[in-house]
Amino acid sequence: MGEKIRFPDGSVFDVETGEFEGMPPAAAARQEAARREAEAARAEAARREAEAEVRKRRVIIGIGIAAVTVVGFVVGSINRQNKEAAAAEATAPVADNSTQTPSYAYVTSYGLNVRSGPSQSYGVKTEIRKGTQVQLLAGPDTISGIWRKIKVGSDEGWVDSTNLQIAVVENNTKPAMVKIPGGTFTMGSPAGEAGRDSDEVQHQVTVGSFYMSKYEVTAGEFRRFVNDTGYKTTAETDGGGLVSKGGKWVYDAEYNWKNPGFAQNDTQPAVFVSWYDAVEYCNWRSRAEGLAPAYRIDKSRKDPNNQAPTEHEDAWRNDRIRWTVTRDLAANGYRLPTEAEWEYACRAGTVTRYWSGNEEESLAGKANVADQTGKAKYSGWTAVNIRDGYAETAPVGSYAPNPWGLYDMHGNVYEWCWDWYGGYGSAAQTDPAGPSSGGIRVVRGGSWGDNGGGIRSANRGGNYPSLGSYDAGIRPVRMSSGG
Ligand SMILES: [Ca+2]
Ligand SMILES: [Ca+2]
Ligand SMILES: [Ca+2]
Repeated sequence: MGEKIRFPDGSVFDVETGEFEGMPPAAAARQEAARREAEAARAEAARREAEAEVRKRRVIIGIGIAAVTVVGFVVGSINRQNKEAAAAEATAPVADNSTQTPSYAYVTSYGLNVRSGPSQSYGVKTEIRKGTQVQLLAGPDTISGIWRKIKVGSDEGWVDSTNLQIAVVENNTKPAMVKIPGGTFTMGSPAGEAGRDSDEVQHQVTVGSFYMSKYEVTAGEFRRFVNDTGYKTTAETDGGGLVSKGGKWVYDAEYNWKNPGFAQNDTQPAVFVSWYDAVEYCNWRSRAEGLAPAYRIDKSRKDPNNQAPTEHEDAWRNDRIRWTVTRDLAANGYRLPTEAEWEYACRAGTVTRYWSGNEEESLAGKANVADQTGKAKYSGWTAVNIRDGYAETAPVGSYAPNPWGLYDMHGNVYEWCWDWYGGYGSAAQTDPAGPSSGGIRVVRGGSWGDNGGGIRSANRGGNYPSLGSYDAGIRPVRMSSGG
């Protein structure tokens, strides 16, 4: 009743009427400014990408007759605080860790010969397929020049690397997970909280233990998924990313995760990912790490529980994709957090507006939000009176983590949750997963373009599942500790 959802882009959806209220001028101005910036940014990004490509192609290790090719590595979190530093970064030598022994790699070819190695007591039992992540422990051994000790999941063994091709993607390609102990907390916000919306009714929620990604999924991690599968995001198949043109919100084929309209490198969070892209990413990563995929994705059947329009006069309010996605609750693979899990993890035991306190200024050094850096670039912004150094996305983990070790829970990119958006009531619940149907999926945490109420721990946002925007991202969770 009278419930309104404030979207990360600033628009407001009235749950009762099912209608959107007008786009606030600040959001429209932000989009227009971002579009103007895009031209310059694109040229610069292309130039830097070309440079980076040269560095990435370096062959670093030969094992037997197989080549180990560096296809990319993290060059360290580049804490870029201003435009001057950005310019310097573009020309400065990039840290080269290709001479270090890589600790993780992905198998990129089939036909791996797995046998007992020099030590007959070893033997990799796990089936090694393309895309499997292996940890490189030792070797090649000095006698054969071929045998290499690897670890797959919890299994260690020596492998004949004659037919093995390994792509070393970075020194630690397995994105860190944090164990979140189960517990009971008060979900929602107290009546007096500044910027509160009426859909944040406080109630007791109990969630079980789970593991959550320490960081938002980076553009570099998302690229591995795309490179490995050939996956095309819905922004690439379904008309483009959402941008504002002439005061109207339209899909523009120019924009997607590869071209968000502003410069960003592989350490910054992937954006322009739709909810569908997010569940596909989760399933890919599960398979890559030998875990059971958490989602059954049926693209041939339109989801009858999806109530989003298909032919709204504003294209961005449509969802023509409507894949039927169901959860396999027994699977140990990666999935999106439920809205309750997300808020529980964000709060980390706190009861304040933000995990950092009640004042926006408490986010200084702890979050990338619509700050004075952004305001200097995008006139018309309402900005928090802090300076986080980034007008758009910041490299993940640039600021202090919350008490449970999670980075960027407030701001940077907002994060897709599993739940359909709906009122969650006032009764106590255990492991709620939202309504069984709906038109939009919940997003949480706000983004680099949000301030005040939009980035609070309790704030509930939502988007049509097919809609990827310049500040939509992913933070997977899973139930087990995995490999
Ligand atoms: Ca910022
Ligand atoms: Ca975030
Ligand atoms: Ca809200």
